[in-house]
Amino acid sequence: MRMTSIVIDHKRRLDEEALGQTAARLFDELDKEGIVVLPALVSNETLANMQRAFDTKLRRVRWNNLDGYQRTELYRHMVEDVLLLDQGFVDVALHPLVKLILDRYLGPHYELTEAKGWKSLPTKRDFHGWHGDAWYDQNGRRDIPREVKLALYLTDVRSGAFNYIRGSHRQQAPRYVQNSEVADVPKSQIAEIVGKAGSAFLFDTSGIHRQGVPMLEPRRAIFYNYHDPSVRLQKEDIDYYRYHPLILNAAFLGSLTSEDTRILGFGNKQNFLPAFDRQRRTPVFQSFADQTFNFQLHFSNLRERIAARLRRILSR
Ligand SMILES: O=C(O)CCC(=O)C(=O)O
Repeated sequence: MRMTSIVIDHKRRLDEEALGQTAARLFDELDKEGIVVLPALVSNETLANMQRAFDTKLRRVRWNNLDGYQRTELYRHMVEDVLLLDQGFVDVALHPLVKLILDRYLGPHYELTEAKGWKSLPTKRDFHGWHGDAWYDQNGRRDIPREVKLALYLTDVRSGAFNYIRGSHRQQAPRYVQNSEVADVPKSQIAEIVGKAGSAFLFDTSGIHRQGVPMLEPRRAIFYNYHDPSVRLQKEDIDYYRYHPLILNAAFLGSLTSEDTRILGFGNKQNFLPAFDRQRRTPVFQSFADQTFNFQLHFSNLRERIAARLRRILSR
């Protein structure tokens, strides 16, 4: 019995050592290049569950009591709050290898501040061009606070892959970048992350990146965003309530460590906006849809009452 537990302890130590060495190697690459491809984070079975849950959200636009995707632009269907969908989404966000790398790259105060995904539709349009992710209030700020995204493909990606200019991170405050500004960047410096479903990578979001063009087939991917939540956000993200505290599913939170609860932002109200009401973009259309639906409810109610009255008359 004692012999068995010594063997298990020894194996655990070796596993931890190997994980630590892998994390150190991947951290070095992230630090140098701004992007690093990770080894597989999920089993085929977990991936299949995640794909199925994500696909279900893509069946229709979210409306009334039907959950679904959100649509604010032409070429993407957005699935917000993926941590609600399946255990796999939570486990990926808190994967030991990811945490070891982020601990070193972001320091001890980072949290997962967003977990969403999208289906990109086929197009030849360069609608999501080169940029660094603007997220913090840049007024009066010289330094570039660190932010890392973890991406995971849910479909095989052969076109429209994520593109990243290696070594472009931490050079300038994040902003949109014109194609002409990167025209001289040699192709060899651009990482184009094609890969099978399940491929995962980390990138520093201050580096110049984009969704590749053309996108020849639909692509499904999720993006987790990690940064220090005490950094002041840019106004447009506050107005949109973009980095709201995570919305979680109690069913998937059964085996968290205290570090995990910190990363998920348990009890942190810093970026909670009480009674938040998002500005409506299409108020006229929305009120037309509300009234049409209201009319339909009244109409079916009237039909039921007439049918009941007729049944009563005919049964006399
Ligand atoms: O969808 C992509 O490949 C690009 C993602 C991106 O630009 C971002 O997450 O900031």
